[in-house]
Amino acid sequence: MKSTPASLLLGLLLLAGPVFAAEGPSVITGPVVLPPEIAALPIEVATLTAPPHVPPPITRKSAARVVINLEVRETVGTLSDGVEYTFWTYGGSVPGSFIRIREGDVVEFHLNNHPSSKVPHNIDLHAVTGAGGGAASTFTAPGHSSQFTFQALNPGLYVYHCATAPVPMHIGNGMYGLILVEPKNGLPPVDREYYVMQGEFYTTGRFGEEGLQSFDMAKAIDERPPYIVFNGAVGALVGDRALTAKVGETVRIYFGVGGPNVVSSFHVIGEIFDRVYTEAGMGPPNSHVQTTLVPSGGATIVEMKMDVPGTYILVDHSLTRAFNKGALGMLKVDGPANRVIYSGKEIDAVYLGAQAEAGSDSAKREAELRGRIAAETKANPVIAGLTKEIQFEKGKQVYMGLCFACHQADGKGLPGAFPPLAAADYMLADRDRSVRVVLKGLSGPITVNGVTINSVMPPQEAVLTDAQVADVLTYVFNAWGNKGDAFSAAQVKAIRNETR
Ligand code: HEC
Ligand SMILES: [Cu+2]
Repeated sequence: MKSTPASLLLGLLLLAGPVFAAEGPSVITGPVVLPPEIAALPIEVATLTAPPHVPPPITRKSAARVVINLEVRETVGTLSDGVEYTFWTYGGSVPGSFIRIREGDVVEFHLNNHPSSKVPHNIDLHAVTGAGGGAASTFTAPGHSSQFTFQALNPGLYVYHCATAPVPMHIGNGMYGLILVEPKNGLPPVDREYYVMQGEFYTTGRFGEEGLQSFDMAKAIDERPPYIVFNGAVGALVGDRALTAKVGETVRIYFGVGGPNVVSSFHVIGEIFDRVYTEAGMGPPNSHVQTTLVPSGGATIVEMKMDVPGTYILVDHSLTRAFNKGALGMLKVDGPANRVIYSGKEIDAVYLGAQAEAGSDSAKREAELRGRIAAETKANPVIAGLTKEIQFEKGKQVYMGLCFACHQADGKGLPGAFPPLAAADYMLADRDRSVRVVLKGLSGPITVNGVTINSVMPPQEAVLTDAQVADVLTYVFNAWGNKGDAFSAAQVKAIRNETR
């Protein structure tokens, strides 16, 4: 990712075309001539914050002309311990800078693409009324700056994201954030506000694989992300980076999902949301909510009064995402306990006393005995023989359904076309090679019983399971007068996983 070849850059530029074709070429119109009453509004430069922080509430009682300067930077950062990633960011963080404006504001938006960027970017703000949400007007090459103006007609909490092709890749590299358009009368005051976004990362390596990872388009298309995280990294909100609050305070979280694909079942373990602005809409909030569903490219606002101290865990309640892919954060609440609301562990008593212990002892003993049966069975020649016979019969079924067409039912093959398997010195000489032949196929000249054949055997690895390969080889190594041990599925598996 560090050195994007020029051809890739060109490809991206070409791909970017169709996104804007719908709107025609982006004509540069020059600054808009504002009507006098808007031109007269006070001008202010918006304060932007990096997550998990939120700019202070807006105290103005009327509209303003707000100038927003947002810089795009492509920077290498930490995705997890030892795992690096080239993030594409708005303002240097994932999610991008939090933007806070007021309903009715007229925004002069500047998108600045840092000269060190490798590709062009733009921005689609869901708070914008107008085609593309600003995307066509902000398509910006590295080292350039674009400007456009919009009026915030609708209050609410909105996602913004890059819409440059390939869009899922730009979003998948971290190009998303939130813009809050406060309603004219503001939101009710709270004690603390935080900014959290969920997004997934499609790395070439598996979860935890160290080193600089790059974006894997195939995994993105299949929607199989190794990482699903809060605020751009595993552990971005844990330990000394956890969110904090005090007992008695009300906490508001502006929560969004950048995606590009995966939705979130947002939940805080140990709390009930007192209020949820469902889908971040500004209608009356819902109350007493345990888990709220947040769509990709959507947001929510949750509020909770912290009644008792403790560490509350933020999760996507699709829980393997939280415990195996990173979608987990913490809110640490300090203050006096209230043991009526939550007592803590009151008593640790032995349940059912000695009887229960005897029960668990006997379960252990049972497992031990079952283990011994398995070991004895394996060692017992009669049982081993029967097992091999079963494999032989199962293998014969595979053979007669698949291999016989070429190697013939009697295993003698067809002279000049298909080699024999009956009494075949080539096959019998190397058991591992035979596994390889069946899994990966074989081509080129080979000599079987003194006769050279030069043909192609198709690979069967996509067709047969490890057990089926073990069975069919057990069959061919013991049919037609051949003599050999049984093959095991484990042996086949090991060879299947060989790197070629
Ligand atoms: C489409 C025809 C075809 C099918 C089906 C096929 N083979 Fe083969 N097989 C061949 C050919 C042709 C060769 C020789 C390839 C060469 O010369 O490079 C071969 C080679 C082999 C060999 C190594 C040569 C030898 O005689 O020892 C083994 C073992 C073998 N096949 C086993 C199997 C088994 C087991 C199956 C079924 C799972 C199977 N083959 C299915 C065509 C086939
Ligand atoms: Cu972009």
